[in-house]
Amino acid sequence: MYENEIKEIVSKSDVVEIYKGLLNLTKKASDEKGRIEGKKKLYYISAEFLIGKLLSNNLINLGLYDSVDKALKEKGLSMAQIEEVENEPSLGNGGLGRLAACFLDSIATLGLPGDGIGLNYHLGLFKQVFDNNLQKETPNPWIDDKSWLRKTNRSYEVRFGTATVKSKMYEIDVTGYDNKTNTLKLFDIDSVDESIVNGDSIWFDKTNIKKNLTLFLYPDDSDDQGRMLRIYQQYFMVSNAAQLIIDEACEKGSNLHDLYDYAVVQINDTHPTMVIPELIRLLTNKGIEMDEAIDIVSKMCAYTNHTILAEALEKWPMWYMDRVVPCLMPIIRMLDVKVKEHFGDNDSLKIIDKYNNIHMAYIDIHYSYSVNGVAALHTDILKNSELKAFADIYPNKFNNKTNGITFRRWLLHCNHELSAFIEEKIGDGFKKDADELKKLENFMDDKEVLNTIADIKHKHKEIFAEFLESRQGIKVNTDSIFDVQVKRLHEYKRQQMNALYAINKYLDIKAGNKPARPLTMIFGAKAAPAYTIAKDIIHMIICLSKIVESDPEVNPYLKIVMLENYNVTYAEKVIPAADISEQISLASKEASGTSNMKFMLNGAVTLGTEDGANVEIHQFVGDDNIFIFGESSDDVIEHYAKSDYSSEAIYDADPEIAKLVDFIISKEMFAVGNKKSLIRLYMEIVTKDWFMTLLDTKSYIEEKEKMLAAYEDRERWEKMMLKNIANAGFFSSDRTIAQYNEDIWHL
Ligand code: 26V
Repeated sequence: MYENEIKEIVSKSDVVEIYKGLLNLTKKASDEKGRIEGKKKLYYISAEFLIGKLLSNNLINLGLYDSVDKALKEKGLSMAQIEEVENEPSLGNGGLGRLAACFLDSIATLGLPGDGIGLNYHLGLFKQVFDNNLQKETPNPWIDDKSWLRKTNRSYEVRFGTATVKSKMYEIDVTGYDNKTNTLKLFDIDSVDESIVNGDSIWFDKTNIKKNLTLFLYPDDSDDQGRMLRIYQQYFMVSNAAQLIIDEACEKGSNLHDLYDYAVVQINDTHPTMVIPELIRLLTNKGIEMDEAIDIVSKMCAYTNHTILAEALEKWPMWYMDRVVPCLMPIIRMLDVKVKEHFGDNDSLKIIDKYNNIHMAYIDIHYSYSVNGVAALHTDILKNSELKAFADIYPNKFNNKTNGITFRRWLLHCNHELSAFIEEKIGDGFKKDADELKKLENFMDDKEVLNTIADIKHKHKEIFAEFLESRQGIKVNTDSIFDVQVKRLHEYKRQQMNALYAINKYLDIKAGNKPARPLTMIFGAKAAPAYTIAKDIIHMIICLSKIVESDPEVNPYLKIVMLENYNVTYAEKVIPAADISEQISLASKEASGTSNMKFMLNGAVTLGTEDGANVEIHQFVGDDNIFIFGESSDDVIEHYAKSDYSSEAIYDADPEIAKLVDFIISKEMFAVGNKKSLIRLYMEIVTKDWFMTLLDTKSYIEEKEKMLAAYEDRERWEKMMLKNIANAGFFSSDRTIAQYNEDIWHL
C-alpha cells in the first residue's frame, strides 16, 4: 500500500519536506481507514493528553512503518532524523496525561467508538531549561504547519460570568493498530494571543480571558487569578464537550431522554467535573425536568480518581465559581441540597463545605455511576480510608482499573530491536494479545536469548548516549549501570532520597571504596513553577552532578545526569536503556505509576516500595525478580494517623543519615549551588519531611547495594530482565481498556 507515494516523498531533498509528505500521507491513510462508528460513544474528557510525537506511532498503527523505514534507509536516511522535525506537544504534566494518550490508542485499537476531549494549549505546559543550576520555565510552542491538528467547522458559544467566547474545534486522528480511527478533539478560541506572554517567561496577564484562555496548561495556581483561570479553562472544556455530546447524540436520533444510550463520559480526575452540572443545565434548558436530567446525567458519567493527596483534590471557593460560572451555581447548590436530603448533615459527604468550598470529587462521586481507582492498592485505600464514607453508601460504584500502557509506543516504537527479537522467538501474536509475552518464559535457560536481550539493552544505552550528547552535550559510559528515575518532581516520589543515595556513594568512593562497575544515575523531572521545594530538589541534584563531574577521584565510577525538559521523546530513549527502574514513592502515595510498567516491558528491574502498581508488578514477577524495600502502606497510613513520624528524631539518632543530609549544606555544595535553596531544602528534610524520606533511606541504600551486586551476576540479571518482559502483558492498556468497557462503558 502507498508504495509509490512513499518513494516519491522520500525522494525529496530535505528532511522537513519528507516529514511533511509523510504527515500528509498518514492523514490520508487514516482517512481511508474510516471512523469507528457505533450507536453509543465514549467521551474521554481530560485536561491533559500527553500524546508525544505521532509520526512513527501512526505509521506503525497504519502498517506503513516498515515500508517507510526501508525507503528511508535506501536513501541513507533514518526514521530518527525525520522524527527530529516533529515538535512534541506538551499537553500534559506526567502520568495522568500520558495515560489518557495510551488509552486513546487502545480504545481505537480495540475498535471502540471513543473520542478524547481536551484543550488546545498553544504553549503547552512549559519547557524546562536549566539556568545557573536552577529550573527556569519558558513557553513551549508546538503548533505550526507541521502539526497534526485539523481545523473543523464545529464551534460553540461558551458563557462565563464576565464574557462570552466562541470556540473552535480542532481534531487529531487517533489511529488504531490495524484498525479504524477515532479522534482527539481539542477546543480553542481564535482570540488567544501569544504576544501577551512576557519574553521567554511564562508570565502573562491572567485576567484577560479572551487572550489567555488556552495559552498554557495549568497556569500557575499560586494566586486567585491563576486559580480562576483554571476554572475558566475547565468550564470552557466541559461546556464544549457537553454541547458536542448532545449534538452528536441528536444527530444519531436521541430524544435526550435516552442520552445515556448514546454517550458515556469518563471524567479523568476532577478537572472535567463541571461537565455534570453543565449537562444537567443544558438538558433542563431543552425542557427536561430537573430530576430526570440529574438521573440521565448520573447514568452517563463515570469518574476516575488518580490521587489520594489531599492538596491535589480540587476544591474551589464558591465565590470563584459565582464569578466565573454563575450559570452553574444554582445547579451545584441543588446537587448539594439533594445530598443533604438523602444523607443528612454529614460533613464528610457534603459537596459544599462549611467554609463554602466546593469539593469537585464529591460531585463526581455522588452523581456518577462508577468511581474507579488506578491500581489495586490505590482502590483499596480509597475504599477503606480516603473515601470510606462514600464507599459505605455507594459500595457498588467503586471499582479498580489497574493502569496500563500502550505496547505500540512503549515496545514496538521505542524498542524495535527487542520487539523484532520477541517476534522471532514467539511470533507476532503478542502485538495484539500482550499475554502471549508469557511464552518468553520458555527461554529462561537459553543462553543465546539471554545474551541477545543484554545486547539489545547495550545497544539502547548507545542510542540514548548519542541522543543525550546531542541534546545536552553530556557523555555517559555505556558500560556503566543505568539507574533511572524519571517522573514529575514531587516530595512523595522521593527524588531527594535517591539524591541522598548519590551523596552516600560519593562519600563512599571518596573514602576509598571503589565500586565494581561505574554507575550512571539519571534523573528527569519537571517541578511545578510555584513548588519551591521541588525546585530546590532539582537544584540539589544538578549541584551534585557538578561536584561529581569535577572530581577525578569519583568521576570514573559515578555520574549524575539531570535530563533537561524530560518529555515523552526523552522517555522513549531512556526507558529502553535503563537497567534499574526507580519506583521509590512513600508507600500509599503513588496511585499507580506507569513508568514502572514501561521500564519492566523494556527489561529493566524495579527497585521500589510496595506502592501503586509496583505491588502488582511484584506479584507477577515474584520475590526474586524485583527489589522491594521500605515501610508498608499500612504502617505509613498509621504514622499519619498517629502523627508519630519525626525526621528530626531519625536525624539525631543516626549519624550515618545525618552525614548524608548535612552534605546538602556542605562547603562543596555551597561552592556550586545557591545557599538559600540548599539551606531551605536541608531544613525541610530535617524538620518536616512530610513524605518520610529519612524513614526509608537506610533500607533503600541497602537494597540498592544488593541490586548493584546482583547486576554482576550477569546470568541472574539477564534472567530477571526476561522474567520482567515476559510478565508485562497484564500492563497493556488494551487489557485496561477492555476492562473499562466490560465493567463501565458497555460500548
Ligand atoms: C497533582 C498536584 C497538583 C497540585 C499540587 C500537587 C499535586 C500533586 C499531585 C497531583 C497529581 C494529580 C493526579 C495525577 O496526575 N495522578 C497520577 O495519575 C497517574 C495515572 O493514573 C498515576 O499513574 C500516578 O500514580 C498518579 O500520581
